[in-house]
Amino acid sequence: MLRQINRVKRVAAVHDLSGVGRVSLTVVIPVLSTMGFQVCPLPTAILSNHTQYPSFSFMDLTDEMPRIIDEWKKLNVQFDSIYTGYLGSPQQVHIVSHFIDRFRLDNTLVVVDPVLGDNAQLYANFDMTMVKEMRQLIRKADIITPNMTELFYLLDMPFKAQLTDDELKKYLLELSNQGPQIVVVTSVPVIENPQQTSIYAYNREGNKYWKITCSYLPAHYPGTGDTFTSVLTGALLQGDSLPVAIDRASQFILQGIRATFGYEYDNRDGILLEKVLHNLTMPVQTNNYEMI
Ligand code: PXL
Repeated sequence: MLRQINRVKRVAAVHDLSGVGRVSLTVVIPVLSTMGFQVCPLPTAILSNHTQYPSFSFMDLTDEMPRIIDEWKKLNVQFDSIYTGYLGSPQQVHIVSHFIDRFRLDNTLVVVDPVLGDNAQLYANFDMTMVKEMRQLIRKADIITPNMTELFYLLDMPFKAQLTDDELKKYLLELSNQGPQIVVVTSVPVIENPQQTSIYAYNREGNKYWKITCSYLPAHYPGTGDTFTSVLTGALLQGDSLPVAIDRASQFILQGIRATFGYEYDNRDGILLEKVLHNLTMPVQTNNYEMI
């Protein structure tokens, strides 16, 4: 009994390992470890650096993943959360989908960050095959966290930067109807104030829509989506409500950007996570969320 209550929760993290550039596992592991969880990586690919640099090496781990999963089954390891992000090939969707079926327990939180692209474009390496597969994977999730670019690829609609609350609510509901109980859309521009950005969320349980608006610093850093979803996952596993978890994640991103912005710095290296990680052990001081 005590063993169940005291144990450290375990997260299976299905992402790539990129050596340089602070994305995916090099973000997911420190964030979730700091928040008190054991991260078990199921790596999808090994890269020299992320794909927003002009060149990179890439080792696809599609063939290795089923071997890792089979060994985990032999060990009878159990996960409190399965959290997927950047996949190395479209074929991996089938492997990951099967992995979820085999390891999902009644209380396992399945988080799918449908990593496909940013700034209205797909990431290098990805084409429509990956998009079509990702549309299948989100059906298995409890929570998905697309950015605006990914939202439109998942919906199979042309990208549109300016959206009203009603349009966003319609899109959130449309994606939730495909399976995920919770849909969170990040990096939504605020039409009337370019100094701000919003996050929209829908929770089918309770049928509520949430909006969190925060300041926006005019700089793009790769990996902020991974950081956001990692903090969100950790906060939910710690027992936070959805709007408080989103608040924590967005405030942490802003702290990270503020810690980085003042330096003369190559943005492709990502936010200086190491300078703000310790903030994750502190409670949030203010809440910005509203119900819409
Ligand atoms: O953060 C998304 C991401 C993850 N993994 C790799 C990437 C990117 C974005 O560029 O290239 C390899």
